[in-house]
Amino acid sequence: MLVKSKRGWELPESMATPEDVYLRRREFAKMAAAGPILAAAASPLLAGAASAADDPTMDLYPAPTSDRYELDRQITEESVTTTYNNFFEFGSHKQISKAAQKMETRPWTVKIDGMVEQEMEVGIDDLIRKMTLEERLYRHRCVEAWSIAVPWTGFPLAKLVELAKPLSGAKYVHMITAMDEKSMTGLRQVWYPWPYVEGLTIEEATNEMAFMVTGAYGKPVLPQNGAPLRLAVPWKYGFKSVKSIVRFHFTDERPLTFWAKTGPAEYGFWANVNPNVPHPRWSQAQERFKTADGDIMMPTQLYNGYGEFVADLYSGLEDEPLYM
Ligand SMILES: Nc1nc2c(c(=O)[nH]1)N[C@H]1C(S)=C(S)[C@@H](COP(=O)(O)O)O[C@H]1N2
Ligand SMILES: [Mo]
Repeated sequence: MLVKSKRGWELPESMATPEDVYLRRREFAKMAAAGPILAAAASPLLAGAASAADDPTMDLYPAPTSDRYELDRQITEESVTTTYNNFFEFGSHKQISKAAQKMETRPWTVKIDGMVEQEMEVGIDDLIRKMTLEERLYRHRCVEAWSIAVPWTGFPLAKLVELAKPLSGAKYVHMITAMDEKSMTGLRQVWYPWPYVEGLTIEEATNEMAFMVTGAYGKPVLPQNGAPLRLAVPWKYGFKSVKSIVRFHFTDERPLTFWAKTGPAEYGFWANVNPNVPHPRWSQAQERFKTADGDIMMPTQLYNGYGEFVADLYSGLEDEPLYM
């Protein structure tokens, strides 16, 4: 397909540099402007592409790429990132992408509450339009030892914290996923502690790397990847990057997260990536980097390679279980 061959992140042989991706993305922007049919043809999932084309924020894409966060590997093809997923609300296996198309991502209201100057509810499109979108190329390392690299679009979580105006006593922000009983058949797995809850300290949430994702691959993010709003904290194991968020709750209490409740001996609050601290059931030394041509084994890096941005957050916390 013509459009497909124009997109840098779909060329597995290329080690993408930011300039490379940026130039190719501009070509794609021109193609996308030529008509919605061409744009839809570029996606492996027509249903998802249709919903992305209908998205009320479509005009904000593609957003300019930040050159601050460089990749040391190719970008994982969109066809992989959008079809190999963890989203337990749709089932506890990787093939949930089709089922996730049934989730209605509009209207979508985000609640900001708890220890804030003024609690508020804001529609997702109003929220996104208050922000300046940018594209960032981030690695993603799942605790299960697979990884991908994704061109996310979004805005710094720090900007949402600024909007929320937390009180000085607030120490954590909890982030909570929607519970749409109609589409999320995985919620019937009653042994899991729904809803999916994650959280960060305020220091982590205001670190420049903590990113709110609204888009991926130059258009609104698809349901299976956490539309319309998900977190990306790439120095932590993937389960911290909570999807389809409906509530930000500011508090002085550390969250009891979905995975900490499910497996307290295996999954903690901090969950920073560390190749030298094995999971109780497997090594974290290496990862299977996913591409359309198969998995590539790679060494895992401390903080997933993002130590220069985030290591300072943890000085003085050496007694905490930072790596589980
Ligand atoms: N609400 C919710 N968020 C979630 C999950 C989930 O099951 N439910 N899975 C997490 C895990 S374990 C990973 S690795 C990533 C996967 O994101 P991706 O499917 O977009 O690659 O989402 C995270 N966020
Ligand atoms: Mo994960």
